[in-house]
Parts: sequence; C-alpha cells; structure tokens
Amino acid sequence: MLLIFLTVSELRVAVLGNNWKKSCSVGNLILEEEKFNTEEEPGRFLRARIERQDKALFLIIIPDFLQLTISDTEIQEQLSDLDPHVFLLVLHIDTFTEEYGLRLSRILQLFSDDSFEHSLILMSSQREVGSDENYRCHTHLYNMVKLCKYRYLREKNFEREELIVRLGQTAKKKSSDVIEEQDAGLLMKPSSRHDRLNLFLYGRREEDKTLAAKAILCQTELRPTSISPVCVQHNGTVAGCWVSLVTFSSVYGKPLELVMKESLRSMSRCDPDGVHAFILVLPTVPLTDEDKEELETIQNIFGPEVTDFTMIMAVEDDSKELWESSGDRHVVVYMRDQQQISEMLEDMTNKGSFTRDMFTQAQINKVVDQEKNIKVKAELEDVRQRCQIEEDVKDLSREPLRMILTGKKGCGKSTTAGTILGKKFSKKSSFSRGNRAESGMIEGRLRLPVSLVTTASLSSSAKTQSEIKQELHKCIRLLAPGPHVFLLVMQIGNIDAEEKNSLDLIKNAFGKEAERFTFILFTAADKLGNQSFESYIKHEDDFIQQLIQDCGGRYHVLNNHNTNFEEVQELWTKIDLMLKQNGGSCYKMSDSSEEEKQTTLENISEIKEGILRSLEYS
Ligand SMILES: Nc1nc2c(ncn2[C@@H]2O[C@H](COP(=O)(O)OP(=O)(O)OP(=O)(O)O)[C@@H](O)[C@H]2O)c(=O)[nH]1
Ligand SMILES: [Mg+2]
Repeated sequence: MLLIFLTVSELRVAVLGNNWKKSCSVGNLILEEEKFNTEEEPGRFLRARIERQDKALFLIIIPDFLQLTISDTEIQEQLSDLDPHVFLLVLHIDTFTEEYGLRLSRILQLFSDDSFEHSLILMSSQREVGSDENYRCHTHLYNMVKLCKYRYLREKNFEREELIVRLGQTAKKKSSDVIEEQDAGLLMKPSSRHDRLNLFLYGRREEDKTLAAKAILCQTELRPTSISPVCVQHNGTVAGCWVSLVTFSSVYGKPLELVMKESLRSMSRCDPDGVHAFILVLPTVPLTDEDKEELETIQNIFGPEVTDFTMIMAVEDDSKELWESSGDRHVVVYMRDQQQISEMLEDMTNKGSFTRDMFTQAQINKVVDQEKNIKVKAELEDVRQRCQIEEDVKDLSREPLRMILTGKKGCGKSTTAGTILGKKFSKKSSFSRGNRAESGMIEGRLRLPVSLVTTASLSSSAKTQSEIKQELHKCIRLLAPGPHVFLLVMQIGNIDAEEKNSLDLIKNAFGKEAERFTFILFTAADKLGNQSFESYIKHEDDFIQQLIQDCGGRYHVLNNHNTNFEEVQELWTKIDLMLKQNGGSCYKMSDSSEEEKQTTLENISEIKEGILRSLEYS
C-alpha cells in the first residue's frame, strides 16, 4: 500500500503517551508491521524505520515517563539525533492527569519553543464509544489540545491514511525537506508569543508569597512539583499558557553560594526560554531595610540586567517608596487585582526573558570586576609600599648601612663584599685579607651608602676563643657606633660541623643581643644546580636548619659568580625588613659588658698571679 507523505520525504515521528501498549500498537499501525512488541516491558526507547518507494518513515516510541524514572536529559539525548518532525501524543483520556500534562509540556519544551506547533494528539478512551467526545470536560487534556492548536484525532473513528496525512500536515518544515503538497499551508505558523512562562518569586514573608503564587496560578490549593532547601516549584496553566513558578525562600542572609547554586539550577530548568519575570512580593506593612536588601541580593546574584525583568507584587500600595526609588522600570501589581495579574501575565507572554546566557554573562562581569578590584588593590599596595620604602630610605640614608661579614675561611666573605659593592677584590687586596672597612654604594635599586668589614676566619681551629673575640671586637670598632648587620656567610657544598658554633661565637663575642642583628647568607647558589635550597638543607646536617631557626628564619641564597639583579634586590628587601624589625637601630657594644668585665677580672688575676709568681722566684 502506498504511503502518503504530504509534507516531507522522510517523516520522523516521536510517539509519547500515557499508555505504553497503546503507543506501541499505534506505532505498529503506522508502520503496518508488528515492529514493536506491545508485551515488552515499557522501559526502553524503541525505534523503527521503514521505506516505501522513495519515502521513509522513522518512529521512536518514548517510554511512559511518568511511570518510570526517566530524566529530561535522557529523553533529550535519546531524541537528539532524531530531531522529530512531529510529536504524536497518544493520550488516554481517563488517565490523563494534570501532573502528566505538566511533564509532557516540559518534555516538549526541551526540544524547541514551538514543539506544540508540531504536535498531534491521538485521543483514546477505555470507555464506551462516544465518551471521548466530552474531552472538554477533562480540563487538563483540554488545555493540552488548546496548546496543540486543536490538532487532534479521536481513536475510535480514524483511519490510518488520515493519521498519516495529519502527521504530514503537522510536521515541521525544515529547509532540507521537500514540500510536496498544498496541504503544507494547513500548518499553523508558530507565533512569537510564549506559550510558557517561567516566573521566579521572591520575598521575605512566606505567607505573602503563597498568596501571590495562588493569585498568579489561579489556584486555591498549591501542589508543589519540586522542592529544594531554597525553592519550591509550582506549575499551572493560566489562560492557555503553561506557567512554571519557582518560589524562593527569603534569600537575604542566606549563604550566597547556596542561593547561587539553587538559582542556577532553577534557571537551567527554564532553558531555553529563560525567566520572564522576577517577582518581588512585598508585604502590606511599610518597607523595611530587609525588603530592600532582598531586592539587592537578587540584583547581586543575577546582575544589573535583572532589573529590567523585575516586578513588584504588593497587597497594598505601601511599596511606593521602593517603587519610586527604582525608577520606572518596576511595574507594581496589586495582588487583590486579578484583572491586573492577568494583564501582567499576558504582557509577559509578548516580552523577552532573562536567559541563562545573561546570567552567565553577569557572573563573568562579576569576575572581571573582582579581578579589576584586585589589580587596583595590588597597585595601591605597591604604591603604598614604594612610599614606605622611600620613607625608610630617607631614614636609612642619613647614615650608611654598616655590615660585618663573618664566617669560616673561604666561605665567600670577600667575594660577597664585592658583589654588594659592585667591585672585585683580588686575593691580595687588604680588604680581602680581613678586618678592613670598605665603603661604597650598594648595587641595586636603593643605591644606599654602605660600610663593610670582613672578619678573618671565624672558626679557624688555630685560634683560641679569646683571639676570635678580640678580632671581632676590632671589627666593631671599625664600624662605630656599631653594625646594623652581622652577615654570617656560609658556602653551599662546603658547610661543615665546625660552623655549628658560628652563631655561638658571635653571641660569645657580642652577647645574646647580637642574635637579632644576625643574617645568614649562603653563597654558591650555583652549586645547587636544579635542586632547591629547601631540599638541599633537608639532606644536610640538621644544624643548618637549627641555625636558620635561631636567626629568626633570616637567610638568603646568593650566587656570587653570576649574580642577577633580583637576587641582590631580594637580599636588601630581607635586610631592610630585619632593620625595620630592629627599629632601624644598630648593635651597640656596651663599654663594660658583663663578659668584658669578666675578661678584665681574669686578666687582672692573671697579672696578679704573674706578679706573685715572679715575687716567689725572686
Ligand atoms: N661557585 C661559587 N664560588 C664562590 C661563590 N662565592 C665565592 N666563591 C668562591 O669561594 C672561594 C672563596 O671566596 P672568598 O671570597 O675569597 O672567601 P673568603 O671568605 O673571603 O675567604 P677568606 O678571606 O680566606 O676567609 C673563591 O674561590 C670564590 O671564587 C659563589 O657564589 N659560587
Ligand atoms: Mg677574604
């Protein structure tokens, strides 16, 4: 038998219904073959394709989505490659509930704005012939018929050919499809009017929002279709328009992250239409600060563009204050005025909406603004730091920075002095041999005057403690009134247990006070190769870490052989910090420290003993 495709050369039909067996048997009837097993469990998406001459017919039967837990996404995925021309809604009058109608509308909306324009209803009933004549008595089914622009057939008296013709007429016209017959003119043109409205309802008082929801949906009893910790969704059909109403519990004071998450989730349920209005429900009492903050929170979440889609619903007109302050972009609707509510909804169906793209853009703008703020803050901090440094420089530049470079033999004291002063000291130079003060300008940004003294080797075993002490004291005198820094130099790869006591030697010579002026400099950073300094000291003797800790974590790592500007700069930043922590003061050796007194007493007793001995021998 010849198939009559009136509109397209391949017709792709998605069959949705509230009776699985019926859907399968209608599928078999259309294909004129027993392609679908009506006894099979209703859990799968069934597909079949037949070709007659140069025409093809593709059918997919969608399982009864109300009986099974099938997600919207799953249905969308299953149908994504099919792109149906027509939705055949096989609806059983007696079992068609409001809930079914809402879910069905939701599924159709997943595909396109105008899915209803390409839907054909096939009505069936178990009751006696004639009973489906009164389908108008079934409000929910009647609403569905209206949404489908009265495209329906009754099962009891239709012929297969008629169904095929009606499917062809209902099929959507695609650019690649061939229109063969004049009947295509019967296809109703999709209007720009929304057949579905997505509304978000806000407000601080739950009872006011419930009143508003009932007024909008024209319902006396509200039955939620989904509930989350932040919002409740109610649906309904108002004047032939499907309305989804998401009511948020008061957003003011709630964790922003939770509200944002929930808002995004609710927004994605409104795809692709977007949200047609954000309705703020206001109480009858004069506006409080919290009411205003509620509005500000909404604007904060969705961005400034949401203002164009914000409406205020009030029981009485005490909300003037807010209304006036918000300019003329807000429309105030009074809840008691049902006529005004209907007009509001009617008005919305012809207007634009706040889409997910707009929401995403608002979030992008927020991030960009935040980044700008962070940048400005960083720039301000930089300027502040520069001013602070300049201030510090002014203070410090009044007198040169005085430093003692000390450490064991060959640790790199002279080479480091050269790095600091931007000079090279030959082995033969007197400076190189120790105990000589040298002044110059510090290499680097600050160009500060500096006086350096390098000591002779700290821990030469040939020297006694008192010899070391004497040498160190000599250096102090060269840097009167006292050094700002004891730079304890150690060379990476050449640190030994002998240096364990280096800080003790300094403290021994100058007292415990010297500790807070001591800074450790590790030379020969180049010997580390790819290894980090931190991992180097981890593998070395524990005393190095202890030493760093004893010096208050003050240390720096330098490569004298290939010094770079940043490395030296960093050294000065760290030393500046130490100077600041020490209030810009320098180490001062008291004329008669306890130790010195002790030394003097020891010397006197030695002299006394010598005199006594010489007297004994005489
Ligand atoms: N690889 C490397 N060698 C360095 C570095 N700094 C210093 N040296 C070398 O270490 C050796 C000793 O350097 P000096 O500066 O003479 O050491 P010093 O502490 O003044 O020695 P004395 O005055 O004899 O106590 C020299 O051969 C330097 O070239 C560095 O950063 N890397
Ligand atoms: Mg030297």
